[in-house]
Amino acid sequence: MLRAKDCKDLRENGHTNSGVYEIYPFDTSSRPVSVYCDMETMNGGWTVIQKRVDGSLSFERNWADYKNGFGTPEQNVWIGNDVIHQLTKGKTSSLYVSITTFYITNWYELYDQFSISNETEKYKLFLEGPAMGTLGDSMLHTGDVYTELSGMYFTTSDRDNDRWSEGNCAVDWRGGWWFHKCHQGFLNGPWSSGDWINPWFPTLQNGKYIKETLMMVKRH
Ligand SMILES: [Ca+2]
Repeated sequence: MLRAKDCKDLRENGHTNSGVYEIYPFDTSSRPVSVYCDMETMNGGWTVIQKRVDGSLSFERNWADYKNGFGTPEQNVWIGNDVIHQLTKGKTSSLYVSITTFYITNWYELYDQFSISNETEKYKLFLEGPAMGTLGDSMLHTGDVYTELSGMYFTTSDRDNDRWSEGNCAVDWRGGWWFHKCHQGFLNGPWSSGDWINPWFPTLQNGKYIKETLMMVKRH
């Protein structure tokens, strides 16, 4: 049986249906990870690392939860920072972000290069362009040095690794992320709430009308 390292492996081995698959992203262990594979968008082969479809799962979680992952792959999920690191280390991968709202069908943004480092390096974000899409770039070149996220560490309510010395962005914005001081793009905010400010500034400045969010990666 093929032990696919990611969804691109599966796509290249003839799997053309989107759905939940088991992959084996860890080098030294045979631990399988259940993931959702998007086999349609831009030639398929995308491994979903974040998906939200309703508010039934809180993303106000601690370091260990974001490290190990939580949720279920076909519904609401954070695949886990250790898995994201394994999927992106030592290779060039693209990041695809999309937000669907109740009044606009779908927005997306594609970043050409994305990876995160390991836990020792606090899952530091590496993001590089070009960025293209309909959402606009709210993570990389925001025009405001305090919200550009490449090079930032991951922050949760119990691990403050952000660049805001007076407080913890994850506490104030209610979810884990690669905060700077703090953000213009943040997909792990409190669902269905006016409290989710600037999921993707300036395109979407309030999370109240979000129907679905998605983040997925594919190696080049
Ligand atoms: Ca801080």
